[in-house]
Amino acid sequence: MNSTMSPNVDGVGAPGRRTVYSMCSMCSVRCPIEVTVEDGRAVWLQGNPHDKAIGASLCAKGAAGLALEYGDDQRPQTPLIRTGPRGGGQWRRASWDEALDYIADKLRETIEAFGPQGIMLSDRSGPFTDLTRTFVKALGSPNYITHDACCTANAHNASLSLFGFSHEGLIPDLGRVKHLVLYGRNVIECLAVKEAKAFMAALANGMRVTYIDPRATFTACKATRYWQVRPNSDYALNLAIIHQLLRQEAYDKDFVARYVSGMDYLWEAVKDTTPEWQEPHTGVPAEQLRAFVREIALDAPQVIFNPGWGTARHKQSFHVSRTALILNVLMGNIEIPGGNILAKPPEFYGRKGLNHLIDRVPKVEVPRVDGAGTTRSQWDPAIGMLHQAFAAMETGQPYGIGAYFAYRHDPITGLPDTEAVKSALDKLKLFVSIDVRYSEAGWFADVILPEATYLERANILCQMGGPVPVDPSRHSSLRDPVPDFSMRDQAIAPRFDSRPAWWIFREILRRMDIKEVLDFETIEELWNYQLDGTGVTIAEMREKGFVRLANAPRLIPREELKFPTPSGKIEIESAVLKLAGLPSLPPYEAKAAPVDDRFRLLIGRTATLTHGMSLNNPILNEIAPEQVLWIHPDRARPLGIGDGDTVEIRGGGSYVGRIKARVTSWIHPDAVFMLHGYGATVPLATRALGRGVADQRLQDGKLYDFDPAGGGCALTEAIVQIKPAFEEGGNP
Ligand SMILES: Nc1nc2c(c(=O)[nH]1)N[C@H]1C(S)=C(S)[C@@H](COP(=O)(O)OP(=O)(O)OC[C@H]3O[C@@H](n4cnc5c(=O)[nH]c(N)nc54)[C@H](O)[C@@H]3O)O[C@H]1N2
Ligand SMILES: Nc1nc2c(c(=O)[nH]1)N[C@H]1C(S)=C(S)[C@@H](COP(=O)(O)OP(=O)(O)OC[C@H]3O[C@@H](n4cnc5c(=O)[nH]c(N)nc54)[C@H](O)[C@@H]3O)O[C@H]1N2
Ligand code: SF4
Ligand SMILES: [Mo]
Repeated sequence: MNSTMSPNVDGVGAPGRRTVYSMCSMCSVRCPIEVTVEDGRAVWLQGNPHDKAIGASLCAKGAAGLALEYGDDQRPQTPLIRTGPRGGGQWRRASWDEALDYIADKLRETIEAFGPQGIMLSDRSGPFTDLTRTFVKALGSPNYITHDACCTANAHNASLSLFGFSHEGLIPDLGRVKHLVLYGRNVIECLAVKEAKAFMAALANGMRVTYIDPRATFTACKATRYWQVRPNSDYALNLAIIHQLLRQEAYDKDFVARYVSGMDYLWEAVKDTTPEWQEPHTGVPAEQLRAFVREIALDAPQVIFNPGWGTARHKQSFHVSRTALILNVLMGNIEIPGGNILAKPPEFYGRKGLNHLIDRVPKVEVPRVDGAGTTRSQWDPAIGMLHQAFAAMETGQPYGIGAYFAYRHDPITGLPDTEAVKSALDKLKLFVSIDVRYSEAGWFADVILPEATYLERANILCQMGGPVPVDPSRHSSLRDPVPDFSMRDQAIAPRFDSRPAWWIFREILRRMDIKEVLDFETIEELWNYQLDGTGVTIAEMREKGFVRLANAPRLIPREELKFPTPSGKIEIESAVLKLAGLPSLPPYEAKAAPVDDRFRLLIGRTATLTHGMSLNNPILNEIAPEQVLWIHPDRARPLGIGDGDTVEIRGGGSYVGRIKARVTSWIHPDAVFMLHGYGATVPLATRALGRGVADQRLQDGKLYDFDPAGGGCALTEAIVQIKPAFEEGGNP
């Protein structure tokens, strides 16, 4: 095939009505979908009814997929090469050959100056990263990095230090759980469709929910108990819950004796963290905490503590997640009905997993630029640590980075302190954004490569259920414990001159004379490589969009459990943390409450938007065109701020945002809250442009301020100042 030809599947544009089973991409959950195509045009999207857990359901964002496809022509339609200064918005259209040749030349320059390790790629992680990891490794670089530094890195690394596997290896059996404890895990609004449905069904079945959040979300409204904790204080709460459980001996002694090491260390760490001790830190009355512990002791072992995502954004959030996971262990809920079921690989069910592309590439010996797994032995090298790669771009230490691919990732929206992010990016020889729209990062890039949308392309096959050996970060905490193979199939022809990722990466490698790694002419050829020896065919995959590798989950007998830690036990005192010189259970660090016009800035997501990527979508923009700032009446009143007033908000830098106040006691007085994903600056994103405030531009100094144990950026340590805005005006 000529390199500039579009690799469409035959018959994609054919007349008549067809049903295609595929995968949504309107957020990173990647729900299974059914696409109805008429005469080559996608006319209807719904959940894939072959998957009973989702049925025909989609969320609002998923349902707005057709508006991305047909309603939003403000997306890059050909490759673009920058002609003016970075971020200046001057571009020239280029053919694919031209753009790819340009990239290859710059890669050669980078290799000459920095070695192959000077090339890096970050992506949105998830089930398709075999492709991106392979691309980077084939170029000779160890620097594949996920977006997780601001997402779930703390929870992920906390789980590794305790169990030896990611928290994604624990799959909550929501259908049978009696009590679910959520730390800012807003399952109703920050949703994965299957999980939200299972959660609602479990509630209807009598599941109790304790919801802990400085802000009352919709999930709080569904809960049986809501604790409006002081921001960033959950670690103190957990230490007190553990204290109380140990004192009452209300934990699973058999499980602990068999599988857990470090109980003495735990006792020592919590000996003084009484319910009374935590009260001034968290605001939770000691008596309520005692009542909670009595309740969970009765519901045990079917009590699950979710290790969270949203709590994972301050300097001790690693320990919030880790103590939440320890609480699961104390409940003895591992691998029991109604507990946390362990995700199992295909081999457990006597099946062979997909063949990995990455096995076609030799090992890269150079150490990672971010220190993950080496100088920071507590950070998982499989996800890396993005901010440390930015530090290397900025400083050239431990070595320089010259070329950076952001694939399905917007590091300008998705990292704090935009000025610091741009300063690092501006040191690059080459910055490429591979996206389906003009992202903030794309606008700052040297080359934009338009990927075909999820309806217009096929991806490599992936495993959605079971454990995820090389793809630890997944945004659905309700996956099937049974492994499956899933597919994103092409439904329609690309509307513009765009290409699928596998083709783009293949073409770059070919230009670098690395031909054999992705040497596939068609996606079917690539799929056949993945499926070889598995007993599954492409035709079977296309029948329903997925093939399950077992009929039902099977539990490992209690006496046969093994944990992949250095000691083989669940390590409360972790060997990995010890090696890194870090305490496994440090003392809680209380922070002073901000006063006067100063507040802790909390951020989050809403059900109808995905981060910064969907505000320009015509339908979703109509639903949530505006952001508001939640502020407590006791703090708003002295500042002269009333409900609905416009206020000015500033971080440590020169950026000033304007936003309407929502004065409500459903937010803790120490904090203000707003949604992430607003404040776009790309002129071509006309529906999003100038709408709302960008939290990342208020989080000054937070790019290089992180939780030392988990590595996650300390987003919710950011302090902002608020005052009434007396003159009307838009955001810069
Ligand atoms: N300041 C601050 N930073 C944050 C957060 C915050 O709240 N505040 N949240 C953090 C969290 S939890 C996360 S998960 C990250 C999210 O940050 P990102 O990982 O950047 O996530 P998204 O915005 O979901 O998607 C990134 C890009 O993928 C593009 N995209 C969508 N579909 C496709 C596709 O099919 N192909 C290609 N090639 N591109 C596609 C979108 O257009 C978008 O530009 O940000 C983190 N960073
Ligand atoms: N609709 C939609 N769904 C999504 C996404 C999306 O963009 N849109 N993104 C997906 C992604 S990438 C992620 S990471 C998840 C995030 O899912 P969640 O973590 O569930 O949600 P967030 O909105 O990021 O943050 C949740 C809450 O944390 C609270 N919080 C802040 N500080 C603290 C604290 O110290 N303690 C406690 N207990 N709570 C605190 C905030 O008030 C907020 O309500 O959602 C996923 N689902
Ligand atoms: S949660 Fe919604 S947007 Fe995300 S993949 Fe599922 S349907 Fe699509
Ligand atoms: Mo996330």
